[in-house]
Amino acid sequence: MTERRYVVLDVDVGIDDALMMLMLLSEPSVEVVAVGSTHGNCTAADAALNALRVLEAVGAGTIPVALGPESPLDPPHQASHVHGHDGLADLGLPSPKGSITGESAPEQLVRLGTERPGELDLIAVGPLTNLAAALALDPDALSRYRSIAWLGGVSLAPAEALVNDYYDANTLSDPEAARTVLSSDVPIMVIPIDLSYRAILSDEQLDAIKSSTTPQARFAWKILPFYNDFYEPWIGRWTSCMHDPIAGAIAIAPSLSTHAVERSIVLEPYKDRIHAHGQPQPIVGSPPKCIVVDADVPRFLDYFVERLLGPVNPVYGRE
Ligand SMILES: [Ca+2]
Repeated sequence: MTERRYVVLDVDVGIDDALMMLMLLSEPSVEVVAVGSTHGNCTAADAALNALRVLEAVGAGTIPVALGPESPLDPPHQASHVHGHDGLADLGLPSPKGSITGESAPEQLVRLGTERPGELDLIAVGPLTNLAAALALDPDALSRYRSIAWLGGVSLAPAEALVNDYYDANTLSDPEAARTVLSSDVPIMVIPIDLSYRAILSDEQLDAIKSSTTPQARFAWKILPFYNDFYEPWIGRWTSCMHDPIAGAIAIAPSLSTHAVERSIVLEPYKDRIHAHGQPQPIVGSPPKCIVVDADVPRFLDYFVERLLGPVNPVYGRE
């Protein structure tokens, strides 16, 4: 991962969002330029506070955080049982020192793309609300990004082929936004949940994080137990899936992808909910997206832990 990347994050922070941020903030080839918050795992307001908390925990509190709109759904799609009501395991973490910028997250997306066309990589690991809103403000807004990666969707229908009962939460939290973005001609690399559900930390990797004294590992170990408790019945041991981190890692290191396909992605009913499914045949009106259907998951997991145990990128001025 030596290619220099300037990254904009769109996050519903969220335990795995926080873990992805800690990983990326420790990657020497990546500079996080700005963060936009979105609803999903928690409210957009809490996600913004949590983003500030994560940044400040590693001395990166100068990175701007913009607030996105709240859920368009009434009631919102809830994930408090996965991430806690506040998004970060209900630990009662102190308020951040910094504050949000005042610009909205969709406005920030439009402005940054306009200021630095072709330079920025956008990593979106929440509902697509901000991206859809940016397209509404400016139909070319997302096309100015060098690349866009999104964690969400399921690689291929019929979803009944999946062994487990997945929730495509980033689609469920704002289906209309997902439909807007996925039916647009914006090139997007999709890291589907049937891949991210396979990114499971080993006992040894959990122990390595637990025993590390880096600021990233210490923050990670505050929030991981809540997430592990949620996933334990599903996985069968006390650990969790690194959804957002594997998406962020593939976004900055596409060589982690070992098999990608071009497929239209369409929202369709699945059991009692809706999923964004890749389609076996091209669908008129849904330009195909690049879907990563397989990746070097062991290499990703090693990389993730290595970053949590390594130094924070010195580009961020400690405050
Ligand atoms: Ca997320």
